[in-house]
Amino acid sequence: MRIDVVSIFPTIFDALEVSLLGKARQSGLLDVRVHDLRDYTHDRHRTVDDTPYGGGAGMVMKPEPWGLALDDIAGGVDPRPVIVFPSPAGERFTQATARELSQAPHLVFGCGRYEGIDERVFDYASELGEVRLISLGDYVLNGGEVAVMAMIEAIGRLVPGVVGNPESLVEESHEDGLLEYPSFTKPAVWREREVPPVLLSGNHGAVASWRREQQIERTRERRPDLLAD
Ligand code: JCE
Repeated sequence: MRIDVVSIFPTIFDALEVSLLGKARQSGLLDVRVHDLRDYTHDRHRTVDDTPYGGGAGMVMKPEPWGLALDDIAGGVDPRPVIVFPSPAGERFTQATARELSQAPHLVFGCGRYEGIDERVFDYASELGEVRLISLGDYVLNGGEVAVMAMIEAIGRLVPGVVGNPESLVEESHEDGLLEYPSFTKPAVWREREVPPVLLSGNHGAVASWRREQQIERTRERRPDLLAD
């Protein structure tokens, strides 16, 4: 999978080199390239922002650098990329979104800052690829970078071969619409706290039913919204 990221803080993405995704990058499974939006400016100050028409607090990202960056990175490429802009006003990012996006051969992420990006950029981008405005959650970040890091991690680990054991992908939280069951490892007693005896019983059927009950109980307590439908 090819992933391009456009940001005014490209070094934030240096952290992708560590652990799981770093290995996937070395092996070529994930080809992630980060671009500095300021490289697409032409003025001495490498300006990417300006005051909003109609007034209001803060600054807005100018469309011109975005147009040049998108032409360079997403223009005329085959297949057409999916172009993702994180936004608090976007559709919610879920495990289903991660699954969908993990099927795309080429993703382009545009990271906004300030109060956001000139709206015309999204319309222009839709001439180059499929545009998705996506929100990580119902809270406001200072920019798109942290949201894109989270999305790349969630999407990247679903690309075949990136995570060693494919079974660990289907068993975990949200793939079956329930929270995960609790996990324990040795020692069997730690600081007077015992591992649930059923897990030491060797009775695989009993273990499976206990884990399913735990999943349902925790989901009811912590995330009743997941059980509603
Ligand atoms: C962003 C900002 C709107 C004021 C670009 C925030 C996504 N789930 C999310 N929470 N926050 C974001 C996000 C994504 C991109 C940008 N801002 C800050 N946005 C109103 C300030 C700018």
